Amino acid sequence: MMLGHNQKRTGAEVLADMLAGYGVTHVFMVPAVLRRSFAEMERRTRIARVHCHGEKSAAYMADGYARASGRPGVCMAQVIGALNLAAGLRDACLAHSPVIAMTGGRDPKTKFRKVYQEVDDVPAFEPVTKMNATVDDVARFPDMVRQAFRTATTGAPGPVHLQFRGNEGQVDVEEAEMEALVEAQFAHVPPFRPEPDAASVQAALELLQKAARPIIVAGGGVRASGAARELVALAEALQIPVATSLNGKDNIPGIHPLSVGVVGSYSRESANRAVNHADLVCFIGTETGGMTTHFWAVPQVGTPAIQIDIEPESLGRNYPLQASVLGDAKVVLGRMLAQADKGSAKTRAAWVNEIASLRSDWYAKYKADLESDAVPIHPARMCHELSLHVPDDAIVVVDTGHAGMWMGGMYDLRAPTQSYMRSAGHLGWAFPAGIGAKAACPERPVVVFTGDAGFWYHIGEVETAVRWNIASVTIVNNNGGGNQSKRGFDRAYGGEQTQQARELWTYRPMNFARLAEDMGALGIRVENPADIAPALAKALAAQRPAVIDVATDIDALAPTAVT
Ligand SMILES: Cc1ncc(C[n+]2csc(CCOP(=O)(O)OP(=O)(O)O)c2C)c(N)n1
Ligand SMILES: [Mg+2]
Repeated sequence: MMLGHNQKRTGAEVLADMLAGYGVTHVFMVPAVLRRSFAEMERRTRIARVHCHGEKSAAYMADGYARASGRPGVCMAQVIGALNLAAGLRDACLAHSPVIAMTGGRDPKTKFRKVYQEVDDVPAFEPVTKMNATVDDVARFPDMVRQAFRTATTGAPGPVHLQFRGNEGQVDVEEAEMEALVEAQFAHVPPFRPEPDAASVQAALELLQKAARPIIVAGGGVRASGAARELVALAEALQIPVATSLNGKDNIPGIHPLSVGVVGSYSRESANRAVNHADLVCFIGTETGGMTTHFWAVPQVGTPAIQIDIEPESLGRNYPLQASVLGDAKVVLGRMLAQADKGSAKTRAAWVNEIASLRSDWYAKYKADLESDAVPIHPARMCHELSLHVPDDAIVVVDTGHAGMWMGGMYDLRAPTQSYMRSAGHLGWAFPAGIGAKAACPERPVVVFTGDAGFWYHIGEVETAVRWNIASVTIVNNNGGGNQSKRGFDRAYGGEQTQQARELWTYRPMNFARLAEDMGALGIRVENPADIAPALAKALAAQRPAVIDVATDIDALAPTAVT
C-alpha cells in the first residue's frame, strides 16, 4: 500500500513491512533487540522470529538460510551480543553469503559515561562486512535498509551490518514521515547480470578451443549466478573436464564423466592431478584463494590461465592471465556456448580418456574405505552411503576440518538438483547453518554432516530446531574427539605424540542421539555401517529435527592433498 506524505510511522512498522516486502520469512536472534519491530512483525507480517541460544549460531542460521535460498538472511543482537554476532559473520564473509546483521548500539546521550554493557562495536564489524553503518535517526530506516539489501546482494555478495541507536535499538519506537520502500530486485542473488565485453569472450573461447588439456575450475560465483547448467553444457560441448572449489561443489554432479572433483586442500586426488596436468586452467567465479589452489600449488603459478568473474579486482589476483572476462557467470557461459566450435571437442579425446582414468583410479584406490564394513565405522563409508541415499532434491550442509575433507573429497552429488554448502573454515557452522537452510527451503530435505567437536559448539540449538519444528537431519561423525588434530600434534611432539597429548583433542564418549531425544528431537544411534541408510530414511521420513549419531573410528584420517 502506498502511503500519502505527512503520515508518521514508527521505525518498527517500517522495518517490519520492509523485511516482509523483501520476502524475509525468518529472522534469527537473541533478545533483546528491536523489540517493537518484533511486535510489529507479529501484527503485520508472517515472519518467524527464531529465538536462538547464541548470537553466533543466529548468524550461522541466517548464513545457511542465505546460501540455501539466495535470499538475504537476517540476524539480530542487542549491544552486549553484538560481537558474538560479528564472530558469526566471518564465515558468511569468507563464503560471500548475503547476511544482514542488525544490532543495538550506543546512544549519544550516554556514550563515554560507562553506561551498562556498551563498547564501540562498529569497528569489529569492519573486517567481516561489505557495509558497516549506523542508523541514528529513525527517518533513515527506509534508505539504510534498502542499501543493506542492495549491498548484500550485488557483485560478489556478502554480509552487511546496521547498528540501530539504543542498547536494544530503541530508535525503532520513534516516528517520522516515511514509507516502507522495497526494491524487489535486491531480495535475491543475483540482482544484476552484467554483460561481458564480446571481444573478451571471444579471446577466452579461442584459448579454450586451442588448448589440448584445458580444465575449468568452477567456484562459488558459478553457484551464486545459478550458472551450473550453462557450465555443464559448455564442458560437454567442448569436452573440457571440470574441477570445483569446495564452495562450488554443487556446480556439477560428482558422477558426471567430466567431473574430476573438488580441487585444492580439502580435495579429491583426481582433481589435483587433473588440474596440475592441464595446459590451460579456466577459473570461473573463484577467488583462486589458498584453499582452492592448495596455497597456489594446484595449479602452479605460471600455468596458462584465463578467468571469468563478476568482480574486476579478482581477475588475475593470483595467476597471471592470458584472457579475462568481466561479467555474470551465467551470461558469459551462455555466450561461450552459443559461439563454441563444437568440432574442436574431438581434439581433446586423449585428455578426456586421461580424465576417465584419473576418475577410475581414484574410485579403485578408495573403494575399500568407501565400502568398508569396519566397526567402529570408517567415515568414508558414511560419505559413500550419503552419495547413494541422499534424496535428489536435498541440500547437504557440511562442517569444516575433517568433515570438510571427508565430504569434499569422498561424497558425490548424484543430481544437478542437489545442493551442497560448506563451512568456509569455522568449526561448528554446519549444524546451525542446516537449521537456517531448512527454514529457507522447508520443502527440501536438509542433511547436515558434522564431526562431534563441530556439533558440540551449538548443540543447544537442537532445542531451537524442535521449538520451531525445523526438521533438518544432522549426521554426527562421532569419533570422540577432533581427530583432524592428530597429525598436527604428532608433528608438534616431533614424532608420535604422548598418550597424555590426547587431552588436547579428545572428549568423553557421548551418545548424541540420547541428548537429542532429551531435547525433543528424534535421535538415532548407529554403530554398524549397514544401519546408516535405514537411519537416514527414518530421519527424513520423521519430518522433525533429527540427529543421527554415528560411532566412528578415531584413528581414521582423511587423505591429504596431493600436488
Ligand atoms: C572456530 C574454529 N576453531 C578451531 C578450528 C580448528 N579445527 C579444525 S577441525 C578441528 C577438530 C574437528 O573435530 P570434529 O568436528 O570432531 O571432526 P573430526 O576431525 O574428529 O572428524 C578443529 C579444532 C576451526 N576450524 N574453527
Ligand atoms: Mg570428531
